[in-house]
Amino acid sequence: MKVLVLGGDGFCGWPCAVNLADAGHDVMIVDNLSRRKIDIDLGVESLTPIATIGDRLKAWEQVGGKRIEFVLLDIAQEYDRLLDLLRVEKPEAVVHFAEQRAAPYSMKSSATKRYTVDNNVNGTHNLLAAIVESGLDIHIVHLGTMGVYGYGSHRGATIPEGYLTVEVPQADGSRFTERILHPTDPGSVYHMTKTLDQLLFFYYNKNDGIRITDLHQGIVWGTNTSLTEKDPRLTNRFDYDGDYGTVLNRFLMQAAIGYPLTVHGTGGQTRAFIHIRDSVRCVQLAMDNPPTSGEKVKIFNQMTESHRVADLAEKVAALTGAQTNYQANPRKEAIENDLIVDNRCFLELGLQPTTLDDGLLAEVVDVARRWADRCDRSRIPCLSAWTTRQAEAIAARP
Ligand code: NAD
Ligand code: USQ
Repeated sequence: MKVLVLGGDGFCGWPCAVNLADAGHDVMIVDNLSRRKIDIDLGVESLTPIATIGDRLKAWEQVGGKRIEFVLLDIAQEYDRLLDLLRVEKPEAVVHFAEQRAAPYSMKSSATKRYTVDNNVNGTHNLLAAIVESGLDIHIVHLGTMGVYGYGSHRGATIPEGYLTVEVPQADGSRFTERILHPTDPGSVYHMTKTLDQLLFFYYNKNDGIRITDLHQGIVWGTNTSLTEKDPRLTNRFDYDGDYGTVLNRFLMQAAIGYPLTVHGTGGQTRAFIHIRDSVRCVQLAMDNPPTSGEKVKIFNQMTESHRVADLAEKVAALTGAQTNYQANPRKEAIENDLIVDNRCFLELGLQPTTLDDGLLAEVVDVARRWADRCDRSRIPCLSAWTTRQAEAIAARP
């Protein structure tokens, strides 16, 4: 199958692209390399040394992988080129990773807020409009986020896979039931763009019958898959800095260099997690099980386990002897929240989750300790404040 992987040079996209090529698909990565440029702008680097996209592709061919093509293209700004590409390549599926994905980066300034909205919403909309204009029947597999549901109190309710069945009371006392998109409750400008994506998908699916699978993914941890381990030039990126590093990978790296684990607030925030290997597998399962013609947007909760941030810190500390530093939270978020998630769709399709207990130690030893000397400690603190109130609290940190 011909597959375009938009954002295929990124953390989730790169291992996904090689996995799809390994499975025999004709893969073309489309990326504007904006993530690498943001690293340069921020003055940070992936903890793991990552090869250029050219060297990655060469290495993949040299280890015997099926050739992957690459096109440098900004999906948010270059609509005509995107449309031409679809017309020429006629892909059967497009996997869409190409968005600005860091919540703290999206909250740094009005410039990064505007960039995140322009990039993410335009990119997704351009893809949808181009598919309609091309007249092709293309299945979109989009990487969304668990954060669309929000991290307020769900009052103990299980979060369904995208849709909620509600009862609507009528004035005459009767009721009807309806299956609606689960209400959204974004916690950052980044997460808000994902809720807007959801509406775009709803509309284009209803109006134009575009077949879409939206993967509501949790926080991805880990670094490599068995394929990206085949050659050092295939190594995946590992973000640890205060803007792009995500909580569990940050804790693993902090433990490896003897930096007290940076728990925000009380650490009562519960979040959903998935290992990069499982993320890659889920995308393949979604591609292999597309919606049928006329089917509503398929929504899968792409996560395997939920944990409180404080419990994660405790787990990492028990494994490594790390200290924990509870610090003023730069984010405006609930002090604690419940999170019970229905993730049966992928389990029923055969996903066998990698658990934290299976993988944490290997990640500390193989990646975080191995590359510890590449870490710039000054880039560890999270300094992007959601409001001036949080900025003042950070400034008052001891
Ligand atoms: P990433 O920043 O590493 O990768 C995104 C890639 O998209 C980069 O290579 C970037 O250059 C490219 N890109 C961005 N805007 C583009 C544009 N306009 N045109 C072309 N290319 C563009 O991020 P990631 O961690 O790989 O995340 C990929 C997707 O998965 C994102 O949509 C993100 O929201 C989602 N997601 C990620 C996580 C996570 O923990 N990393 C969790 C849930 C969901
Ligand atoms: N946190 C800490 N200490 C840190 C870093 C984070 O306590 O050093 C806390 C945050 O305050 C937050 C939680 O950990 O409560 C998660 O933060 P995160 O940066 O790991 O994850 P988040 O901002 O939610 O974003 C990440 C990805 C994003 C994806 C999302 C999935 O960057 O692309 O959409 O995870 S989800 O969280 O399910 O919405």
